[in-house]
Amino acid sequence: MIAQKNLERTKKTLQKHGQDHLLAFWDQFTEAQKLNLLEQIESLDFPDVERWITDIIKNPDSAAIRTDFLPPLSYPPGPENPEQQQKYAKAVKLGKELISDGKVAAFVVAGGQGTRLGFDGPKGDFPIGPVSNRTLFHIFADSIKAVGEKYHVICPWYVMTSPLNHDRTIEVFQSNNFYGLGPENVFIFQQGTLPNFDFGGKILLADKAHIACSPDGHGGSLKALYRSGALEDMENRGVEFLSYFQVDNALINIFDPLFIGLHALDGAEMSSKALTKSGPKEKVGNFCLIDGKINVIEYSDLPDEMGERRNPDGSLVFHLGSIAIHIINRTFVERLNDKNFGLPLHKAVKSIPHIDETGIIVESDGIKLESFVFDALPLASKSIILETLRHEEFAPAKNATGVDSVETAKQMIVDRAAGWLESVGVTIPQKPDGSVDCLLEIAPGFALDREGLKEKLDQIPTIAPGATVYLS
Ligand code: UD2
Repeated sequence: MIAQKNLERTKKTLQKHGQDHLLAFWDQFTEAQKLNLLEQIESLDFPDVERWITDIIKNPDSAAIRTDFLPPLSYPPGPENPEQQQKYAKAVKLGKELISDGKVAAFVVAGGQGTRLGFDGPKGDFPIGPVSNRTLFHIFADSIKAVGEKYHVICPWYVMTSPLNHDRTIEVFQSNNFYGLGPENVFIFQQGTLPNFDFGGKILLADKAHIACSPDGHGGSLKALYRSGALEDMENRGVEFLSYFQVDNALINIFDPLFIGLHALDGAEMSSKALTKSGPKEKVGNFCLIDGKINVIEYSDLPDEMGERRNPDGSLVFHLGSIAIHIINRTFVERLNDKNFGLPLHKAVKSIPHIDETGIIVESDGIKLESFVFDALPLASKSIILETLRHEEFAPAKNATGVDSVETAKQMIVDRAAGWLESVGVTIPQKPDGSVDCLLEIAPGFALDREGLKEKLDQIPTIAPGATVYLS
């Protein structure tokens, strides 16, 4: 039985904050539905909600950013002078030690909806291997396993889902026997959600008894790691660094000794990989220095004038694009949570199914709120950027066709394999236009990098024009 007192209190709160429509269908509910809706309402922090409405939802300038920022310094993909050569060698050595000592874990954020891909399932279950047809999750797992075998260590894998895909993701891992990693080494946990709003700041109802909610953005991962017990699990295992990546990057190099080593040598708390943007409008975040701190400004928030600004040699001033690859210290995430931190929320106008005041389901534009993990960068005591090469590490499968699509990601897997093979002396057939004339894929268990390929030269067949080859 719902205590009348509780109901009265909730009604008063809702009235005070202009959200009393949430109880509009109260009289039609069963006791269980009533209890459930009250729980949903009580879980909202109304002072926060008020702040979001005033500062973000009703504020047309909420995305306005300062423009007094500078381009940050970064490490180039390879050493450019003897001093850097020494530092890179030291970093690689340290990175390898940290991996072998079990101090590094993989962390993929996979809570997004993947609407653009048009795939009805967790994005990680999308088949991307151009020859193996293996899924993104499978390829990541193969890498994690191969690194474990190479360094004689168990590398745990933290996988963040959302209520949109959590159960399906668990099913996918279970039905694939956790890709041979052992269920005890894969920690799957859910991120939080935030309510959806109309443009006037009213919280939307998904149906008569449920508030419309959506995942709280990948920035929610920093709280979810704590809430879920993942941080504690890391501590128990002696893990100190999380290698953070997105579920759609088919070329991710999860355990990169150079990146891990430079981050650790410099005593950084959260670091990033970057690449030179293909142009001012590429849909990646932009690295900037604000008050001496590294920040990422999302492409949609960067004023055109800043995005287009060029150096005398014609290159972009803000040329470093964020590809959502980070090393994050466990203790940094712990520290943030101890201080009950909050990352800024960004608003996105999206089509949201909800019910109208008569109880009928409609779909119209509304506001979703999200936090971004890169907004934690300025909170780190130290942060470094390592530039990387697009063809080596960034092949996002976001769309079904066109730019950043399944097609381009598959081709990039083939091209990277061809590049590695050529670099160790294997002849790759080419079409008259110079493109690769075969279908190639290298399983992480066969080789994780060029170095690894050198040890397998005797197992590599001659590759004929038009051939299909899976080196596994
Ligand atoms: C992201 C970055 C962009 C660039 C690009 C590279 C943002 C805002 N932008 O753009 O700067 O680095 O990636 O590919 O991040 N996710 C969750 N929970 C959520 C929302 C997203 O886990 O609530 C995951 C999602 O599953 C995916 C990743 O975060 O792995 C990125 O999400 P996205 O595809 O919406 O990001 P995108 O392409 O706008």
